[in-house]
Amino acid sequence: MAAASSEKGPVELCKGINGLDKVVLREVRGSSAEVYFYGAHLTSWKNEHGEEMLFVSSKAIFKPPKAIRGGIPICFPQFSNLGPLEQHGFARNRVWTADKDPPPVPPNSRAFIDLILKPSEDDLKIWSHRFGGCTLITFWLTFIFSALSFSDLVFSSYEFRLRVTLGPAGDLMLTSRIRNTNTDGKPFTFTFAYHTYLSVSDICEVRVEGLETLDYLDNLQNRERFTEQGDAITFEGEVDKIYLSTPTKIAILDHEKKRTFVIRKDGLPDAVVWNPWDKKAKAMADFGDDEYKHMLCVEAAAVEKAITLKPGEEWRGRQELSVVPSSYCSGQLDPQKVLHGS
Ligand code: TA6
Repeated sequence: MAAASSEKGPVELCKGINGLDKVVLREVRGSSAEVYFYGAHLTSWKNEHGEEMLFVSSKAIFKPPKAIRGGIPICFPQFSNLGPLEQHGFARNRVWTADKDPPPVPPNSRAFIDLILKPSEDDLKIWSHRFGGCTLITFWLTFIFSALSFSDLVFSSYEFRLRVTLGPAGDLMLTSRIRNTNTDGKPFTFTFAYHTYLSVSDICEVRVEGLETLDYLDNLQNRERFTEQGDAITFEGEVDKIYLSTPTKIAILDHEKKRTFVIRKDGLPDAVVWNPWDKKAKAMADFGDDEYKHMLCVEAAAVEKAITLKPGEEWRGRQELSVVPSSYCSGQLDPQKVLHGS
């Protein structure tokens, strides 16, 4: 952590909703971000004009054990229900702590926080592996074999370090470092996502560039594999897709707000795109009936090929979010420039 004080410096520790501890990061030009220790959950990211970039539901429940609906939940050690654990794993509903032994800090960094999660006794009991598989199939096989022979379980011990940095230009960087700290020589396997809820003016006016022509698994069709056809992705109904081996840059163009989000990612080959649309929105207790119109999840992820770490090995996965003004509706924006420019 850079510096903690009760004044409004670059890093302020304070109480959030329901008395939960949070950190507010501030940059001199006026941008800010908020991170709850509960879930290491980003709940706000504002630009220098104080405009919110992330969507958080008005019905979000800031109370453990429910994960906060919106912002950026962290899905670890399992994305979705693709494995033996609870949906999206347990990192999003554990209380993280400040990391007292963080990785080196780059010069001139001011607004950042280092958090750490280590497994509790209970986590060690529920996350167990006999094999260090590398695909979803082996992930499930691991579960089945483990369930057949509990006496042979090998528990997975890890250190998960997350650094959240707000850059001088208001860019938001999340860097995860996950290390296998097993002392029994065994590898472990996990899947991962930064489940990023972006705030958009009107989902019908949004397009996503960078995923066209790619293969995806469609969650709405038993995760069958398809190839995206045509141009950029637009939205007219429920979408829940895992795009595979995507480029490292994805652009989300919001015509009405005349702004473009750019996601840059590293170590995270896949990208999940989700909007629940009206029926699923109504079925979620912590989500407003019409709120699907104002959000879109685009998530840097590692889903198709689970990551395997041997003892002592560390994995690093990074997502960087930035916003650029756009005037796409007047035909001036060249999305290729956004995607391929620096
Ligand atoms: O990332 C998309 C997804 O996996 C969807 O299938 C949808 O269920 C969503 O996440 C929300 O999951 P949650 O457990 O937060 O309700």
